[in-house]
Amino acid sequence: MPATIQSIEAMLVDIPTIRPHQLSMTTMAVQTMVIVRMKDSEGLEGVGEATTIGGLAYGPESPESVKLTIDTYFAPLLLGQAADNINTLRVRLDACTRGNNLAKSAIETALLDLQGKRLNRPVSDLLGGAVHQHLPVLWTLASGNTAKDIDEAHSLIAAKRHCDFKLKIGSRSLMDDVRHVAAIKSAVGDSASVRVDVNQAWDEATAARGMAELQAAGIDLVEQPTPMKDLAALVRLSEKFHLPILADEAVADAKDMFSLAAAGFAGAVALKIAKAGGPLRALEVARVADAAGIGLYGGTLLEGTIGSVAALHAWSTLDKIHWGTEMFGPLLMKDDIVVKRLNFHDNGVELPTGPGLGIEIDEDKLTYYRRK
Ligand code: MUC
Ligand code: MG
Repeated sequence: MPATIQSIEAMLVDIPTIRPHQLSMTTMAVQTMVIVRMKDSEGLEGVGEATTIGGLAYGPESPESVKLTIDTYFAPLLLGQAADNINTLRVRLDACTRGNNLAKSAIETALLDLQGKRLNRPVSDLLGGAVHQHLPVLWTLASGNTAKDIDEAHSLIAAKRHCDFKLKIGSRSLMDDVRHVAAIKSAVGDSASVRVDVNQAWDEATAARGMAELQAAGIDLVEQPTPMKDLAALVRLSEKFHLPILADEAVADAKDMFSLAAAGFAGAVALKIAKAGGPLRALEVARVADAAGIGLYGGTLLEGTIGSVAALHAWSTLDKIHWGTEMFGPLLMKDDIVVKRLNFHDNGVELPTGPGLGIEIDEDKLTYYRRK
């Protein structure tokens, strides 16, 4: 008799950020994670996380809606089901519910953690095996102030914590943003790769002017310059400039990746377990991108340690992650809810070892930060 799913609990956990994090659509001072704890009939527990940025500022699921979706719609479909066949449970959820990929990602992560603990294998083994134990991680400079961002970059380069940086732009005028980016690039020089994320803030004409300026300033990558549904604009811009484009909001799942590649896009894609609906599905996006010659990047929705580790297990199985990863979410938060924090060093992070995700919840911290 396989173990069955006995309980699923989804809780909101609020942790302040170390400094304001300014994006084109919101400024974050706190990060809200939805943490899922799933227990089976043998007493094992799997954990998962669904996290987004700024409530509803980033996408159509908020932390509060993710909790409601899991409590009201997913839990009744999963309770009492065999816990050991993730594909069967996925099909069951998809037959009765549409979308809600963030919530699905937390569930898939908890099932993988549970399965890994049952089999005494790390999640990366369940995904075919890790090719990398240490993955590169960039940092986002987004204090909203050029001088502060330059100081932050210099101290992180000196500590060898990060050598690649992403700048969040799009909330100011184009030329203000260009001056901000060019000042940071010239301060860090060739010792760092500097990329920008516009989070859909530009129309195509502004993007064309912006890309020309950013190319001249020595920027390496421009992320989601135009609105997510405007695939034709991304394709045209990718044809016009050598400066590569990273598709983020435009690509959630494998079908989105196929559509963009089939439309003629060349560049790279930000894989995110939250957008895709879990680590397994994010790897499906990677396969399509790879087949189309599109570069891979391990992306984040600024998850805490649980979500970041779930993603790291997935990215660790990829042969080439052309643009590295941005799994720095835990470092943006003032505190953590796990016993042992991730080990960031040498411009990257260690993949945790141990069964499942390889993390343990700190119960006191969870009680403290859990929304009452
Ligand atoms: C995004 O749009 O890429 C990733 C890093 C960061 O600072 O924000 C996220 C979201
Ligand atoms: Mg992005």
